[in-house]
Amino acid sequence: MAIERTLVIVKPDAVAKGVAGRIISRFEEAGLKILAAKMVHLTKARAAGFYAVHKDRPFYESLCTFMTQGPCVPMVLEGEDAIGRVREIMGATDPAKAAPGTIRREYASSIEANAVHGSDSPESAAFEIPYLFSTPEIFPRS
Ligand code: IDP
Ligand code: MG
Repeated sequence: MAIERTLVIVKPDAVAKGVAGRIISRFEEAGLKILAAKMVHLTKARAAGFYAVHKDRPFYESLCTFMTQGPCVPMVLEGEDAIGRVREIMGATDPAKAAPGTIRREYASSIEANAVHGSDSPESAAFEIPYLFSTPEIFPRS
């Protein structure tokens, strides 16, 4: 068990539906601390770089288009085992397979428009956090 930081994005579908606040509340209610948050409309190039790990997957182009269809809300969350706990609270990638009570089960529209992103490992978090936030945008809290 360790204190971790993870990169979460409330994706454009969830912002457009007006459920960003409810999604953010799930993380706060779980005791995770918001160290950084903003609204951004990603460019295609910025989305492509963020998801570069998926560049050979068949859904890559469509995913990058989806992530640029409107503004999203990236955040840095911190807490005990934050990376794994966020993934549990989010639920499976495909909302049809996501457990009851998870964010994706409740708010995702499809396997692509699935409401939320969360880093999948410490290595991913170490890439994704500085990809979207500069150091002065992150507010350490005790
Ligand atoms: P994750 O977000 O649960 O970690 P990944 O496999 O890393 O899932 O995929 C990244 C994102 O790509 C997903 O959250 C979803 O938006 C999209 N995606 C994943 N698999 C598919 C698919 O089969 N079709 C369309 N989009 C997909
Ligand atoms: Mg992933």
